[in-house]
Amino acid sequence: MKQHANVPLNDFVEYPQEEMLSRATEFLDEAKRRHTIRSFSDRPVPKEIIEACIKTAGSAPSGANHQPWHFVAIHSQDVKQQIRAAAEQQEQAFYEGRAGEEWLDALKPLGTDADKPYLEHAPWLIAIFSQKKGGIHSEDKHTNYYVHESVGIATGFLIQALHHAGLATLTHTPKPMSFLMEICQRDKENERPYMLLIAGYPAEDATVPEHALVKKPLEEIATFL
Ligand code: IYR
Repeated sequence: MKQHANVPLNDFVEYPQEEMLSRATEFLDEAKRRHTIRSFSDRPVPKEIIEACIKTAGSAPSGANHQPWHFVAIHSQDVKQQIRAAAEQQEQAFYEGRAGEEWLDALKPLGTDADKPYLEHAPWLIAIFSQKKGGIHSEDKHTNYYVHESVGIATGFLIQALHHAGLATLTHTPKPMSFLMEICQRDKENERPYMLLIAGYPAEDATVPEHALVKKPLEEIATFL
């Protein structure tokens, strides 16, 4: 077999140009309704929805298509409690000084603190791990490339898939996150915790910090040459 066997691209869909623009702006409108929230309802969310969203994340491009990620979707109340206890312990040290003054000042408009009840109340926590070694087959032990970029893209896909499905999320990065390795029973040699995503319905009184609604205008984020 050729090392670079190809198949025809037969699932590309071409839209008329007016439709492309309306699709792009409709997607933008939907994306603008995505907000990071910190107050979740405990309403259950079926596992199948989470599975489909993780499959979307798994469709992301990655260095050499090695797919250097693993998603641990946590529904178990016992595991959620362990994560909350460990995360709050780290966050207490963070907010009590480890963060430093500049970081704490940057967080003031968000109103965050060490209390993380949503880690126990939200129906799903998704711990995302990056892998240093792997390959196209899970058992491979090749070097992975562009690991951070790849896992970042997959995480973006996951956030957008969850939002599209009708769920709210929070990207949470307790620092350090190494406790996730033990709690999720991951391979310490090869993996690093990348992010913890909280997913569920928003609580009825959920709010969004005004600070988070300020998005830079196109002129500031893009240059057309
Ligand atoms: N991990 C902490 C602090 C925190 C840091 C950043 I940068 C944020 O954008 C938000 C929070 C916490 O979750 O409270």
